[in-house]
This record gives sequence, structure tokens and C-alpha cells, in this order.
Amino acid sequence: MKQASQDPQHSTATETVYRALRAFAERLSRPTAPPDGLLSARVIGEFSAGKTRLLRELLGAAIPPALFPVSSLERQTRLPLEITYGEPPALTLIERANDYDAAIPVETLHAFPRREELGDSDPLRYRLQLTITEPRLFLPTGDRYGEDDREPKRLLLIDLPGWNSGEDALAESAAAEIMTGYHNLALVFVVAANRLDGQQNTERLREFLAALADADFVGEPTLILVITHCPPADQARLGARLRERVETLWRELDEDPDALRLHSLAVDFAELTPDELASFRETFWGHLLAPLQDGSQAEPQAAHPWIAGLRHWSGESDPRAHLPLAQARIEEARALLARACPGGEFLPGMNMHRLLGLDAAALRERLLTVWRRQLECPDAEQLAARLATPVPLPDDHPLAAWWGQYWQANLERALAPARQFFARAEAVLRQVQPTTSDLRAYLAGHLSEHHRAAVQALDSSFACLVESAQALVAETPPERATATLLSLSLLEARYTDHEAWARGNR
Ligand SMILES: Nc1nc2c(ncn2[C@@H]2O[C@H](COP(=O)(O)OP(=O)(O)O)[C@@H](O)[C@H]2O)c(=O)[nH]1
Ligand SMILES: [Mg+2]
Repeated sequence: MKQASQDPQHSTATETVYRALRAFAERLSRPTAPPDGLLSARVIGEFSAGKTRLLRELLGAAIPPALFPVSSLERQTRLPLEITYGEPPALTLIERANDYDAAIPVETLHAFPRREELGDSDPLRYRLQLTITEPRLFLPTGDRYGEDDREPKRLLLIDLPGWNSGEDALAESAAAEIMTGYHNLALVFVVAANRLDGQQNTERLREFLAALADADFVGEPTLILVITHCPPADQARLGARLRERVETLWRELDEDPDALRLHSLAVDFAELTPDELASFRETFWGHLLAPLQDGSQAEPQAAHPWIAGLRHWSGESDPRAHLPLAQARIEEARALLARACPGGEFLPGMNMHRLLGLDAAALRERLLTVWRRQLECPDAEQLAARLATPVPLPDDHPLAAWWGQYWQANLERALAPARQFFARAEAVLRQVQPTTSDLRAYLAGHLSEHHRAAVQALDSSFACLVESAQALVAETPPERATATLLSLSLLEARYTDHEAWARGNR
């Protein structure tokens, strides 16, 4: 075995399975972008409050530096910046007035545009769309909009132009129109600590809460308050003060205080240690995604991100659907081989004596007819079809490598000798001549060894695996079936390698 594993030309079964499992893991870790959902989380606040900075701090590692949204004291953000899941990361100018409109790509951008580069694109019609590979923007069980729709969707995180920038229609338009989305996960209100008491911010907060009360949410209306530029010493106090103010405004709107999920986070991004930033991120994402966790105990979002993907396999893409066919092929091959040689004889009851008087062609005809009747198979094509390796999984299936390199390769190894045996048997039967003296001995001499090899190929540890795997067909959930199948394949490969090693050492 040692030698085999050092020789790249001759990799062991275990190495093959490991490689296939790595390919599987890689594919699952990079889900292809699902369609846009209707679900959004909007980040709003005054110009320069720290909205863009917040998003950068949350997503930093996932954003390619060139596409980094500009966060500065200049009035940069004029168009809404929509951030969502996509591979590879890209920045695109899109036309999309409402979250429920399809995004029409206008231009691919290779760097975050300066304000003047965007010309006079109407912020009520155009957005910048930044797609990044942040798994939290990938909603494996959908956007919770339709009752039954559990198809994966992507979440839109939207950085809106701030108010107080003086001239923008968007920033200054009515709260209801821009501050809330069509279907909201949560709203994020960002305010700088030293602007907490600003008259305009309080006014905006009131308008904004009124809009929030009317908006559609996944669960309860959820508001996350983020106070930026906030020195640690003031964080608890200012956080509490803003909360109280929101609660008061909420009551003044005659809204039920218990119906608002309110979170407040006070932070100074410039002062965060890496650990503090990590913990800020966790807290923020926890608050933001909390509404998606509710009422979904059966399929927790916190579960392994692959699970939702695996649960999505259906029909032909569900590997379980292919297990019975593999077992059927193996059984069919065994049955055909048994019929080929009942009681250790290839054509029992047939001998040259019974073929007396036939010329070579008639003799051949007769033997093939008897042979096929014995096999219960009318012709060679059908025989080959019954022993064919089933079709592969589509190339884009995450299990395609494992399926092709392990499952199908082993199934082929199990079935090919049977196919070869039957092809050979046909050829051997066609060569029987009127002068052949002992049919039984002739057939045994030409076929016994191949028959034995074909039977043996079906008596493998892989064939055992296929048989036990049938128990997985009815097993739910599918991810468990897949996990079991993969573990079994690794065990089987190790066993096969050990066997080969033991044989070599005998
Ligand atoms: N020191 C410090 N600077 C911040 C903080 N939050 C934002 N900034 C800076 O304030 C400026 C305006 O922030 P930006 O995110 O562009 O504000 P926006 O207009 O709301 O998007 C930028 O230079 C940010 O880096 C913070 O918590 N502490
Ligand atoms: Mg900004």
C-alpha cells in the first residue's frame, strides 16, 4: 500500500474517495447564487452617520478592496447600495425601482464609482448592486414571503443615502417611500453619538417609526439601533437613552410596545480590537437574522449551511433515487450469470449429438437460440443494456465527482466482467463447428474462467455497500442518507485497500 500511495499513477481507493469528498465539500461551500428574494434589510440614517462603515465592518473580508464602498466625509453615497450574495464578487449598476422589480444590469463597474461618475442616475430607479460571497446573505430556505415557497433566495442588504446631504430626492423623500422595504427582515437605524439629540434626527426617527409600524416584516417589526462614534464610557448610557426615546415615540404612535423587537448597539469602530469586532459582528448578525430563526425549529438556520442545499435535491438530483437501480443491476448480473451456468454447465442438456446434421450456420443459430432462452434474454443488445452502468449525475451536481469516481467506477468494475463474459460467450458459441467433438468441454474450457471472474466481481465489498445502502432510500432527512453513503464509501475504500495490501503480502 505504501508503494501504491507514493505512486501518483496508482492512487488507492481511499485516496480516490478523499479526492471526491474534497470536490464535494468545495462544491457545497460555494453555492451558486439563488434568485433574488423579496426580503431586505435597510440601513438608514443621516449623512455621515456611519452606515457604509457599518456594512464594511460587517462584510469587510468578503468585499474585494477595489469594490469597497467609499466611506468618507464627502457625500459619496448617492445611489442606494444593494449588497447581496453572488459569486464571483461584482459591482453592477442596476435599474430596480422596487425590491420586487427584477434587477436590470446597466453597467459592470470595476471600482467603486465616485459620485460624479454616476452621472445623474435617478436614485429612485437605479441602485448599485454589490454581490459578495457572504453566506449570511444566502437564505437557504427562502425569504419567508410565500407560505410554501422554501426555495433558496438571496437577501438584500441596502445602504441608503443619508438625509442631510442637502440635495437628494431620495434622501429627503417621505420615510415610508424609501426607509422601509417591501418585505423587511429588520431595519437598521444608524446615528452618530454626538448627533443623537439632533432635531432632524429625532424628526426622522419619528417618521421612520411610523413607516416601520406600517411595514411588512418576516416576524415582529425589528429595529436595530447602531450608535457609532461612541466612546466605550458612554455606550451603555447612550444605548439606553436611544432605546427609551424609540419606545416613547412608538407609544405615541399608539403601537404596542411588545410588538417591536428593539436592539441597540453602541460602538466606536475606530477603537475596536479584532476580538471586539468579531463579537460585534456576531451580535449584529444574530439580531438581524433572528426573525428567520423563529418558528423554524424543524429546520434551524443555524444548522450546517450544507443541509439546506442537500434538502433541495429532488428527483434525479437526489442520489437516493439512484440507489435501487444500482442494486437492481447487480442482482440482474448475478441472476444472468447463475442462469448462464446452472449446475456448473453452460448449456446443460445440449451436446454435439443433438446437433448432428446441422451445418455450421444452423448449428450457430440453434446454440444461440438455446443460450438466449436459457438466459431469458432475447438478444445481445438487451443483455448489454441490463448490465449497463446507470447514467451519471449531472456535472453540476455537488456529488458528481464522488458519483463518477467512486460510485459509478465501482459499479462499472462490478458489472463489466459480466458484460465481458456474455460477449465472450456469444463469440464462443458462434465458433462451435460441426466438427467440435465435446461441446461441454469446449465451453468449459473457453468460459469457466471468465464466468468465475464475473461472479467474483459481483461478490465485492462495494456490492455489499450497495446492498446496505438500500436502507437509505426511505431514510429522511436526505442529508443523513448522503452522510451515511459517503462514510460507507470511505470505509469500503479503506477495506478494499487493506485487502489489496493483504493480498500483496501473502
Ligand atoms: N472614529 C469613528 N469613525 C467612524 C465611525 N463610524 C463611521 N466613521 C467614519 O465616519 C465617516 C462617515 O461614515 P460613512 O460610513 O461614510 O457614513 P454614511 O454617510 O452614513 O455612510 C467615515 O469616515 C467613517 O469611517 C466610528 O464608529 N468611529
Ligand atoms: Mg454611506
